[in-house]
Amino acid sequence: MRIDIITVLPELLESPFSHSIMKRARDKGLLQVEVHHLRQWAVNEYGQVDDYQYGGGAGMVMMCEPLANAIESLSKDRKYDEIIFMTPDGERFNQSIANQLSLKENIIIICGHYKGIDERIREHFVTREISIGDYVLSGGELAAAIVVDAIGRLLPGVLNDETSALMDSFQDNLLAPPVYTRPADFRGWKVPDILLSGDPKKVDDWRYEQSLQRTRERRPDLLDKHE
Ligand code: 6GU
Repeated sequence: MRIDIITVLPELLESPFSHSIMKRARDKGLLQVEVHHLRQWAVNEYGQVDDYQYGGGAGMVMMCEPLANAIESLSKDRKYDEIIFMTPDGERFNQSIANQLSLKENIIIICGHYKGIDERIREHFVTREISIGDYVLSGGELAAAIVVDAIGRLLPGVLNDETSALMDSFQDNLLAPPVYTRPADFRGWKVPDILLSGDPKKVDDWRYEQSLQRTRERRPDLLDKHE
């Protein structure tokens, strides 16, 4: 899978994909992330990519021309399945959207900045608009990093243990059960006996019960969606 990110702050996106699981995904060739500086499609020699908004009001708007040129230039080399705009007024991101996007071949992600982008880009190029939650960030870059991370770890072969993505919280609309590691007794705080029993069926049942209980207590809204 290939993800092209268009941004005015490429520096913000260097580290998130250069470590741990995202690094492994890229090293293995399972995920290609290319970060593009919008300035290379600036309208003049000053690197201008934004302008005052029509109708007045504070805040700059990202201009049509650089974004259209960026998208069209990238689209010459491959066909994109989705052109995503990161914006607080988009559809709220969740595991289901991550699953859908992980099945795509090529994606462009546009990071919004300033007041946002000219509406005509949204109308004529953008196929999907995503928010990561009900709060405002200073730009779409960190949100894009979250979306790419959530997608990347779902790609076949990225996680060591293929089943572990299936066991995640939210994958079946249940929160994950508690986990423990050695020692079995830390300061008198004991690991539940069942986990030491060596009986995989009992362990599975216990984990499922714990997941249900945890979801009931913390996220009862998820239980309606759990089949
Ligand atoms: Cl995608 N962008 C910005 N700027 N703020 C957000 C967001 C995105 N999602 C939640 N808040």
